[in-house]
Amino acid sequence: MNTEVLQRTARELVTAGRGILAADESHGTIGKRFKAVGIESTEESRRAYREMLFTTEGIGEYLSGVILFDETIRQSASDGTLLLKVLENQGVIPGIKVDKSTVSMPLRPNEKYTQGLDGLGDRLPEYREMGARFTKWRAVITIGEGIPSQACVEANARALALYAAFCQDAGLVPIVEPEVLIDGDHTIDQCDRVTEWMLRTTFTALREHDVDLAGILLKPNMVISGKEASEQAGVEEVARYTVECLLRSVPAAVPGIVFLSGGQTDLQATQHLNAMNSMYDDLPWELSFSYARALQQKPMEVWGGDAQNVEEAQRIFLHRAKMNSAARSGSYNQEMEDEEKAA
Ligand code: 5MM
Repeated sequence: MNTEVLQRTARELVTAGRGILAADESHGTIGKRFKAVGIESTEESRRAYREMLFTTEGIGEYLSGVILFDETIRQSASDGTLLLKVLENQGVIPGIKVDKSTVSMPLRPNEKYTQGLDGLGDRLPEYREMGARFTKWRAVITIGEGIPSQACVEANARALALYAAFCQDAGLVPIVEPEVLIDGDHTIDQCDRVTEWMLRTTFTALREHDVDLAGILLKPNMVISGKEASEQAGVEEVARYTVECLLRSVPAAVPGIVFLSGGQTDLQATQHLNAMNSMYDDLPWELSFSYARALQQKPMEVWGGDAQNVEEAQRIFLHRAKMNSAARSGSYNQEMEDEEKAA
């Protein structure tokens, strides 16, 4: 394992003003997202959609990396250039999702376990040779009546740690994604407790597996009220809860924290990241983004599967990336959004 290269790549992914686009939706997830906006999900529509995103001119100014799905890393743009090369040509680092999605925990139908460890060590060298430099694995934790269970938290944390060890061994930077879901009517305090529990358990497991913390990135949820909660925490409250929770749970050796958006609106995801970066200026890690829905929702709607809409969808995508880039330094404001509307 070349720790120096891993650490350099991890730091490069969180350079100032840039973040990560998660475009690694599996067939089921992209099918659901496409269906919601009236697009049929086929190999060709998925390819054309991702080509639209990746060929957006100037996107490398705001994006340091893109997480791909296995199908996408093998696909090409209309001119024959591999989509992965399209990203490299934009100065964007390609990464790959390597988990095999979630299944119900055995004997615990309301909880999830992420699979994909079997054969992982054999799958990684091919991705490395293709040009991927980092990977991602997502664990899913649900808050509800009597859950999460200790069994679920520990099994998922162990899997995240083993995944990270396999990746570093293969020369790839692992993004460790323990997601506590926004679904439910739980309070922000409940989210806080479960997020801290999951993070602490994950870092204990990472240490036990000798993972170099300076050569990983953490992709957590923000600490936020449940989607159906009667009382919704405000922007500054979410920012304060999230940063305080991370300060209690995430070692300073980790170079960067790249949040998922997890069902927040695109504006909320930008506002929350911006508030964290403007309220705190001496944190041990970079605070950045690795959003899927919060970057893609509007461009996907506008594109709608029609080649005639590519230019407009790209304009909207570039704008959203630019807003999140500003949020990285706490310099985002409403006027920036309004300028776009006026344009
Ligand atoms: C939580 O999902 C990740 C971040 O996306 P959001 O910003 O929309 O929350 C995302 O990278 C996710 O892991 C991928 O879309 C893959 O999901 P599936 O469900 O296909 O494994």
